[in-house]
Amino acid sequence: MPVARAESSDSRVIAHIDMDCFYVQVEQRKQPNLRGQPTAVVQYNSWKGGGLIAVSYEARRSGVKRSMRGTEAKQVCPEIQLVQVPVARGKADLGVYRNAGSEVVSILSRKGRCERASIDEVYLDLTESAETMLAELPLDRLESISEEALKSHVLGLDMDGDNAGESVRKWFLRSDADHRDKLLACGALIVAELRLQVLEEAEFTCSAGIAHNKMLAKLASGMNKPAQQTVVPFSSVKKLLEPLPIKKMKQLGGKLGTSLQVDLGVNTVGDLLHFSEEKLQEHYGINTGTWLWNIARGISGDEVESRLLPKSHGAGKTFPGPRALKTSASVEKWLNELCEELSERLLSDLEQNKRIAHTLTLHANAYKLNDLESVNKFPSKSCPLRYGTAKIQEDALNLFHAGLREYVGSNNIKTKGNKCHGWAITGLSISASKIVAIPSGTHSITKYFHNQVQTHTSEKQSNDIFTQDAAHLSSSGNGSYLRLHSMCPQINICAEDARNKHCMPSLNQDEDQNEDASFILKSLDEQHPSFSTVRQKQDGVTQDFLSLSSSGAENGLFLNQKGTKIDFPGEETEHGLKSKEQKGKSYKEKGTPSILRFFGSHGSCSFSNEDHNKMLDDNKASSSADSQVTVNSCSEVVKGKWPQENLLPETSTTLSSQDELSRTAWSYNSDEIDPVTLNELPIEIQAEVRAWLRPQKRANTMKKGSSIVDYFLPTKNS
Ligand code: DCP
Repeated sequence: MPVARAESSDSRVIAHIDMDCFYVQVEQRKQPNLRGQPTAVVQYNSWKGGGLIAVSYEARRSGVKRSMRGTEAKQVCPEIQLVQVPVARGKADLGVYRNAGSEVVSILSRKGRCERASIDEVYLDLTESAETMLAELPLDRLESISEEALKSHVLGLDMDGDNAGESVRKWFLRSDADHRDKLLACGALIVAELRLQVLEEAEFTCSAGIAHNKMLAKLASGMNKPAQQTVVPFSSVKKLLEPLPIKKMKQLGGKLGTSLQVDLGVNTVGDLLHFSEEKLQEHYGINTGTWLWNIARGISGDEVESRLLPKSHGAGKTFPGPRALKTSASVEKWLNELCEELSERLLSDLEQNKRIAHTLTLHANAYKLNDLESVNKFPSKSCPLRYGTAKIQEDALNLFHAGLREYVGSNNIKTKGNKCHGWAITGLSISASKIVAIPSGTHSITKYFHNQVQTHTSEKQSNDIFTQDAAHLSSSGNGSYLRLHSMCPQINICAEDARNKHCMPSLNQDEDQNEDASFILKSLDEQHPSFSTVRQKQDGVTQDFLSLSSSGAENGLFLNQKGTKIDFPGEETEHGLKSKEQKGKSYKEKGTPSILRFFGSHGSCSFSNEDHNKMLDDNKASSSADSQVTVNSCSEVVKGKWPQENLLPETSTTLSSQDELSRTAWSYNSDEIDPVTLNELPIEIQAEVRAWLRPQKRANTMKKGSSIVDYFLPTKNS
């Protein structure tokens, strides 16, 4: 039975923009003498020179690959410059890359809806800008086209060798062009301009794909790298997709792709075209069948989400080989480090973007000692997130112990004395998700949180009850924790108990986030008398703040604890992203410099198998085993809207380390995990999380009716 499909008459203009060898460029910006040099960024872990995680195009031309270690890269390319990822707390510190990514996002988001898909890639929906451009200035009347736009690769266009630019110009100016092609041409002009702005203002080159949907745009952006852009006209979709190996399509790299190969003999996307929608539905169910039928034809209804900020934050580290953690004390030590980093990032998100996270999740990788083949995965655990480093550390440790108990039970692990627990941990990560904006009236609270963390150490040492209570002023349980706290005196016992690490996080999952404002202030009053005064003052200024907001002059004023108005930091861009100081030079004033020239001496890259494979590979993992590796490719995997059965395994609440006080099922939605965060987790953990998140069945989001369908397969049910 056919189900609704995506519109094939898709005339959206979608761009996928991917920074070229991103970490290398960030390092080159710090050390300009590295520009044009064969360069690679290596992991923190100097074993064999460290694993390469980013390789410059100059080094790639000498045969250096991301899977290599530093020593091997030196053999292949003796002049290679190896730069180590910055280190903090004994692990990779990706802050500089994250910030650089935000800087670029703030530039790219100028022309349309922008979705930050990973640390170095974004999707843009440029439909509106393209329509406006076309309406204001028909392309055939365009007097000049920028040099950068003329360097576009247009799939299916006969590019006449030396005169490629001329062919592209004619393609842009065709008066008889299909409306969709005209829109894509406008999209290409806009993207060329944006890429130049990124180069001028942030000193990064990037590559782009411009097409009618996200899937095609993403495929195209990797086709001509670095510093180039590729347009996929509607008429070239079939040619682009047909030869692609089926396993290289997003979300077909795993079991489903294997089943297509083994059960249906489908090895390329072209092979898939021979199956009717009904046949595919028979094999894979209605939704997956229709989804397969659609993607074979380049149809995808995925929308570009408006998202400039990450949906979650994560910190992780791997402990390969002899560094595996075999005692609770060593796990606690590292969890504390990771939680400290997470807590700092949560605080800065709160301060800069006025957002709070609600869910804390722990992932780990483990094996049974003397049994590397042990099959049971270490179960991930989640609980409501409480702000304050000590609370996060405490909850994370409890989550770990809850997971460990299950792991030990399911693997039948016997403890052999005090020193040997029979298990080893090879990866730990902790993430905060379900991040929501706090109501504007509560902005002043950010200062409060900030102060708590800045003074965390001394407060912790002094065991000040105020600090303990302050930690309860978190977003735990979307406010319910605090309401509970303010309503139930026993919550104070919990606060006391927290010092002894027996505190239970809130179990209540009230979804009403708007109550955050009231519960925070209410709890402040009830937990610490000195805050009554603060609150009154805050209320006054809250009103000021709101009136400023409504008059369109939201300067981000907030109160410090004395009730004094001060400037709110971190509002440098209209989207709240921290942006590098703008250089203030319009790229137009400088003409249209060649991005390729800027990039160095490389030639134009054709669509090599290697690049092709790389861009399509769902798992871009390097084989290096070290702390913090990042990949892009899982972004699509977790972005889909999947049915409930695809929730992560049900997780239990944190348990007291001594008593099993209670165990409550607490489901965790895959949508809450941000691809950006997944990318920042250790690769071994990414693979595990991706496996959980991989959809069994695809949500039925497609709409019926499709001219693309007619175009490609006049009789759709062949
Ligand atoms: N990264 C990482 N670990 C990996 C893969 C990538 O830490 N296994 C980091 C380093 C990369 C950045 O993520 O610079 C972006 O990854 P990409 O896959 O987009 O690769 P690059 O940007 O390095 O190169 P390309 O120009 O091919 O996109």
